[in-house]
Amino acid sequence: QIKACLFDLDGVIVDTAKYHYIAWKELAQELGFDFTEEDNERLKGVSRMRSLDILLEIGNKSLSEQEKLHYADKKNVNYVSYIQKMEEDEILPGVKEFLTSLRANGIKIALGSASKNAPLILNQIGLTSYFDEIVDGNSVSKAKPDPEVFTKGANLLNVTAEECVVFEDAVAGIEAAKAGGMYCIGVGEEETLSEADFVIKGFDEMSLDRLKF
Ligand code: G16
Ligand code: MG
Repeated sequence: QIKACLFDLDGVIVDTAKYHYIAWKELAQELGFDFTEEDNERLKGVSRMRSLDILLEIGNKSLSEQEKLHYADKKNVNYVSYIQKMEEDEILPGVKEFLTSLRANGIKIALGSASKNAPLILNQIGLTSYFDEIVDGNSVSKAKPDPEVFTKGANLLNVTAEECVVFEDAVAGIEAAKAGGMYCIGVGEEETLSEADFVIKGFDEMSLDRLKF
């Protein structure tokens, strides 16, 4: 019996990956190298500091810890300037309808995101009130693929792992859900997300009866 759904944010509810990409690309240019859309795939679901490490590896640069903090912060200020302009019409198709049907049927909802900007994004797109619990980059100590972000959500909702379904678009996130003993629905391409229990292209394909596998 499914009692709760746990949602990743970036790539599942909204496409913030495009703003992360612009902000990282601008930082790479400042540091004197190029950063492609293909490189950006490696940053999905990964924490801010780990993302910077991957970016520096791509550009063959090494920085001191202090410089890293400076540039991570600079990237974030730039990224926040983009997400501050987000509006409700950026919610991905079918998401709001699915959240509404979950609530109508008494299924609990939590966010499980790596982002420290998750509260701001939910606020911008007007979805904060749909979530019973929010677990994000501010409240976890171990990043995905560690299951902490999802097990913490399940605990807060008072449900067991077996009673949860996780929605994820990133390989690290699917690994986290599976490590936590949860059923995981991938959102995206079948080839990349083969570790998920099943994959949907988007929430237009999702309905309540698909939860009762
Ligand atoms: C998101 C993104 C990642 C990003 C991370 C941290 O995670 O997928 O690309 O690096 O959050 O974001 P911030 O710099 O805003 O703290 P998720 O778990 O929502 O997909
Ligand atoms: Mg994601």
